[in-house]
Amino acid sequence: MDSRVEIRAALEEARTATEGLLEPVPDAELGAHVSSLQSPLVWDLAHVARFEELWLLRNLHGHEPIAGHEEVYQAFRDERGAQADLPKLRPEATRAYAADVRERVLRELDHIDFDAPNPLLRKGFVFGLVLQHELQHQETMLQTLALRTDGTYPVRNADPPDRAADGPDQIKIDGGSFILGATDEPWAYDNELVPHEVETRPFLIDRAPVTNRAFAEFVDDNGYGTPRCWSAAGWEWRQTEDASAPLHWERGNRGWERVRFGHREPPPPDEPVQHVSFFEAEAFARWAGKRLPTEAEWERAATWDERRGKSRYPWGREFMGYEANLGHTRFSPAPVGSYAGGESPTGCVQLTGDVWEWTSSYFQPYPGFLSYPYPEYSEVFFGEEYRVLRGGSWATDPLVARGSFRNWEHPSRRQIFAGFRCAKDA
Ligand code: AVJ
Ligand code: FE
Repeated sequence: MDSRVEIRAALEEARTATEGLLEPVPDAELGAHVSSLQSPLVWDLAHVARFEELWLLRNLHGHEPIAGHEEVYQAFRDERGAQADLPKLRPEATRAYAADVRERVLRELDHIDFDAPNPLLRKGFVFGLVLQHELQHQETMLQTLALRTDGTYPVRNADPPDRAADGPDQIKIDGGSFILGATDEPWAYDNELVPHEVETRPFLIDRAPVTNRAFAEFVDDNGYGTPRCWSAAGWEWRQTEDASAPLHWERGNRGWERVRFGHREPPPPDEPVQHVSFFEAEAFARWAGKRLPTEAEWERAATWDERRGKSRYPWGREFMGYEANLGHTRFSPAPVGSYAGGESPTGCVQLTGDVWEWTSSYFQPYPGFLSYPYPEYSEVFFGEEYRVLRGGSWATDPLVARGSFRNWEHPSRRQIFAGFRCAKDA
């Protein structure tokens, strides 16, 4: 994306999609605190516009801040915790602000010298940054929308395409070294760099994410009541939370039901389970005599071909639309085995799309990490507080869901579209 035409088109397409997500929600509800874990929807829009103003007007062109928004739309504070003290954001004013920023950005775009010695402009980096940020917040908004309970949100439900061929339950990945991290990715975040050689021992990995059917067996086998399945921290979480099934699951008259976007239905047995915490994923794995993969194992399985080396996605470098459940054309994971053409070189399916996959890894910097272009995206979150998730969900844009992308969350969080697959030493 280093031509003006492409940049303009990508920014406009993203904004149309953002507005499309908010369109079915009445203005009066855009400021609602749906959950303590989520920002009001109108805040996401304000924040996306604020981020765009900061990078594409102020930092890139030295513009003065647009008056009246500097306190309200803090880009860098703990985004969700900071909302209680925000003045009421008015949807109409927020939309006008976002449109104003965008108009100024497009005006500047016509005059940018992409060959200027500014690292922000290299291969369009700063535009990729702003674009990705908006796309990531679309997923955040979908998390909020999924938590709304009134059942009026029009859920999109694109049918999955051709099924992949069946395969074994687990796939063996040989030991050896490979390249972990982003190679040849112009908008990689700082946390995906520097690419470096990592050795993994031989391991087995589930061919597909764990399904609702499999997870229900764990629940019905009293997995939530069996301390030895849980880590100490996990058991404490399970006690405090009084968790007994994935978030949104309820016992109905004829078995489990789940409620999402305000719609109630039995969890489709063949769909990957979602809305489980890291602790639940870990407990299931122990119950099954397995473990979670490390992020290095995950990335090796997803992006490494012994003969050809690294690829962006499990199936290659481009996303044509049929290989994975990405980009919220379908507001749920798709049945396991749904995407012929999306298999990894070793035969795993749905490594990308459907559900984020919890890994056993803490969110830590790679060797040689350099914070760029701002420490509040990654650096402040490094440590043992967060676990890494990989692969992207049905709500993740294909531009974001590259194989080197690292997501992270508190191990207790369940409102995100997260599931998992298991691994095992070979
Ligand atoms: C990468 C999903 C953990 O939402 O906290 C959005 C993405 N960072 N705006 C988050 C992000 C700044 C981030 N995660
Ligand atoms: Fe943000």
